[in-house]
Amino acid sequence: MNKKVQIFIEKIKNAKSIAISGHKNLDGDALCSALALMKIIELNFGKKATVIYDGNVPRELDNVPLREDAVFYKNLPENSNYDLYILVDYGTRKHLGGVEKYVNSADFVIEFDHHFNDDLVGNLCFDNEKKAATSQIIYDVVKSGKFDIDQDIVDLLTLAIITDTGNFKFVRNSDVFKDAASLVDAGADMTRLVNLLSNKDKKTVLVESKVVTEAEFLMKGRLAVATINHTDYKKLDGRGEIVLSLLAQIHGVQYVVLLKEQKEDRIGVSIRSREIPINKIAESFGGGGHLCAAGAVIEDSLQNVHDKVINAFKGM
Ligand SMILES: [Mn+2]
Repeated sequence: MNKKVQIFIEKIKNAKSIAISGHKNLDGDALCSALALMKIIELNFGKKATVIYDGNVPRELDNVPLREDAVFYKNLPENSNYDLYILVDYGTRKHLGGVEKYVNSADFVIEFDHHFNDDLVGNLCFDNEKKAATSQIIYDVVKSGKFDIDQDIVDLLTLAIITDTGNFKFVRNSDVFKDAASLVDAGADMTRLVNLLSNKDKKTVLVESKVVTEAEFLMKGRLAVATINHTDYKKLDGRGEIVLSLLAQIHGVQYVVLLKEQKEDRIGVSIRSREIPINKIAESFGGGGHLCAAGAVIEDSLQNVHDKVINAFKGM
């Protein structure tokens, strides 16, 4: 067994209270990796870890196993304190949100992540940017530690992969297929798990459709720009990923921009590209991300942000 896994086991055995969190505004990988780890600890060490989150959990994740065990940080009992804190899929310190004070007051922090981060929070780090989902890193530790797993754990590890790869579209290497194959052998039913995620509110789907219908097409149809005003933004649930992927399916569209008016003069910008890197554009607005999938939050009016972002595509 690898040395880091031995330390992981020691720390779990010696911990009096354990908490687990992903990034603020959880996605499938953050939530399912946290819940999977909670169940792994319960099953193998007989300890109940608390999964804590800040922000919104999308409705589509309502039916994932053990969802009801995740606690909004403001609903924790007063004076809650954890000597061992585990971060999964958290990104960077600034994405911790309201759980940061509990992380800071923990005696020891373990992290599992696949995001680029040059300021690691953990004392013991299981980080690997080559993994498509954080749950794969947890699965490696499960195998190395020869931990027992059950159906919930198998389902959660698989759901994290399904969501973070967008149903196996965003794949960094063949590892993710090997892990998925192994999880299917362990009992993951892909059809059931994908269906379990089809659980959005009708108002969300209607807003997503409207935003797609009203999208603008610029640069001879190579750039699609969709805009969500604040009224519609409140009906959106999650990040509007489907808007980006629908527009990206259109023949000739190379770049897709989604502008979300999160509140007055604060616009979330998501940018996608088929193959030409656009991360520099997101960075020029103080954001970042991957080469072909990046974003930023810009403090300005919707109209100004709209014009500035379109301008940034000049010459592309
Ligand atoms: Mn992830």
